Amino acid sequence: MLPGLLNQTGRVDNVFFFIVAVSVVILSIVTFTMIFFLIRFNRKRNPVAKDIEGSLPLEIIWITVPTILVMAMFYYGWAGFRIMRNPPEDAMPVKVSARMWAWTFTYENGLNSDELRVPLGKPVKLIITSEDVLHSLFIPAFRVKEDAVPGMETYLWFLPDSAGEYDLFCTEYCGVGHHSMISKVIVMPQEEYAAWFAKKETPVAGGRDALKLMEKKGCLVCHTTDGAKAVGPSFKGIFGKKETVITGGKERTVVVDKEYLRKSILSPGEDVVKGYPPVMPPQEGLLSDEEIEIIINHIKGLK
Ligand SMILES: [Cu+2]
Repeated sequence: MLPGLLNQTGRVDNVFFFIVAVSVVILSIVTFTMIFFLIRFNRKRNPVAKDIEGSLPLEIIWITVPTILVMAMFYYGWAGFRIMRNPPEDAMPVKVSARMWAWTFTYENGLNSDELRVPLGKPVKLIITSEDVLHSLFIPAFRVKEDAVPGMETYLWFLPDSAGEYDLFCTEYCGVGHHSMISKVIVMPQEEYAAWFAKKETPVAGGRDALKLMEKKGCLVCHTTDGAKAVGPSFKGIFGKKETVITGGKERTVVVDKEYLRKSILSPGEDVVKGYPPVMPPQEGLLSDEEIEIIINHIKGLK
């Protein structure tokens, strides 16, 4: 735990409840006064209109009280915001990369994963960027949210103070696959985390199950396995097929083999299948050789 600091969740909730409470009190006063005036100054009771002069004490009250309340809201919001923008020095850095439509988390030792794993009770600083369009990272359980902007690094930090799994997702509409940018924050006891971190080797996503792997890596957002046309060509029956591709603006024909698939995964912009938009981000560094092998073998079998 951080000495002297209430955790982020508690701080954000306190400001939120303070604002809600003040709003409820003001709403009640306004509503009550409105109803009271309706009855008290009803035309039946007051057939002749009266000219009511202003009241200095009342005016002083309705200027000072709301000013104090609004300044208090500002103060609590600002004090919390300052802490949110200043990560503790010992915060564990994790690089986050957003792309259409998946997240990649890279740890200090080069390990990467598509779920965010963090040790319990240690502050975490996420350094966020995007490889393509604007995304936004949101972890509701820890009350943090920050935009992912291409060509720029943004950050947020939080203190994972209870073990478990929490939702993490993209909260900025980023295209047809936006819904699949949902992942998890896994808060692990420190020893368990240390053991996972020490492995250094990124385990194959989905435990060698090709479909799970392709789902985790976001492939299936744009490619189907049943022959249906989507953002990209379907995987079904593609292996061994002759395809017309656009290479450097010129059309040519290629036979889809292992080499072509590998190249299309690592640098998809080079030979784009005719009739499809050149939108796939390069997967260089995001998939291991073993994972590429598993995917290609699976595609091969989709006759
Ligand atoms: Cu997104």
